[in-house]
This record gives sequence, structure tokens and C-alpha cells, in this order.
Amino acid sequence: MFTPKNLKFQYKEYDPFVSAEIMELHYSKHYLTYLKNLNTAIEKFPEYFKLKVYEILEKINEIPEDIRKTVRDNGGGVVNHEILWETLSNKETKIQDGKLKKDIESEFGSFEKFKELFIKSGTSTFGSGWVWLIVNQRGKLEICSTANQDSPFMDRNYPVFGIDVWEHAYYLQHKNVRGEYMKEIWKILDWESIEKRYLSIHS
Ligand code: MN3
Repeated sequence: MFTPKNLKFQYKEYDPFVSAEIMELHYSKHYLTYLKNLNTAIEKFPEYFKLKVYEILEKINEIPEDIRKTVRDNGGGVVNHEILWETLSNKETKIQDGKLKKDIESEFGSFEKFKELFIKSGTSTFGSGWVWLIVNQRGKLEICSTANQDSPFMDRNYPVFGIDVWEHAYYLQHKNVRGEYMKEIWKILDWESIEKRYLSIHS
């Protein structure tokens, strides 16, 4: 069985950047449901419990057809949300000088430019999905979006961090104004954890 990863803070501690109501719903209803559905599907082929969920996603095309779609949607839902929980702080943060900042500046021109492109990409993603900073197969930083709960791991890209742009992530607080949500959640990105994720793929 795959077990849930805890949030780093209490629901109300993310307020006002992300409301307690949204955090609770997002974690306890959406995330835990993806996890439950994933476990139910994998129980039919329990040898996959030996892998990490992201390793299952990397070989999604080899997963028995019987459960492939369920694993794609729910396994993606699990991995994507766990990256989000890991990379969210509960207070306003700033990126520190380091390899990630340096590499973002050399790839996107400046950190501000990167932020602008990322928020724009999240705001304009059509329908439900995620926007990501990935390290692509050529080892380059890139902004991309994925539809539904598809995960960058399925394309053998490495997700450094991502923002959930499904309506369940913002609608109760920002209604249809997704750009406002993007700006608010951006403020509490935990750049220390994000840098750690970035450095871990180089080690
Ligand atoms: Mn979500």
C-alpha cells in the first residue's frame, strides 16, 4: 500500500495565501481520493507496490492495460500533489542565491522574467492541469504544463516544482480569477525545498 504524505503545516496555517477551507478539501478529499484509487488499482498487480509511485509513472506504458488509465490519473494525482505539499511554505519566501537561481537567470534572463512566464503559463493553461518547472531530458530548465493529472515523469522529465491549476485549487477563494490565485500561491513557494529537489537530480 502507498501511504499518504503529510502536509507540512496545519490547514489554517496556509491562510490567507491559500485558504484553510481549500487546503482541507484539497488534501483530505482530492489527494487522499487519488491515493485510495491508486491503491485499489495496484492491489490487482501488487508487484508494483515495490516501486515508488513516480517510478510507476515513468513506465506507465508498460502498466497492464486493465489499470493503466486509473494509474495514470490517480498515480499522477498522488505524485503531483506530493510535490506541491513538499514545496509549499506557509509564509512569504524569496529565492536565495544558489545554483537554482543562477540557472533560472541564465535560462530565462532574470528571475522576474521567469516568474512572469510561469504565472502566464499557469493562467493560460486550458482546462484542468498543472504548470511546472522541469528539467527536461536534455538537462535544461523549462516551463511546461500538463493536462489533467499527467505528470512530467511520464515524459521522463523531472519536475522541480509545479502549481495545480485545477479549479478545486482556487475556485472557493478566487472564483474564476486564476491569475490572482497564481500570484498568491507563488508568494509561499518554499524555495529551500525547491532548491533541494533541483540539486538532488544533479547528485
Ligand atoms: Mn489538486
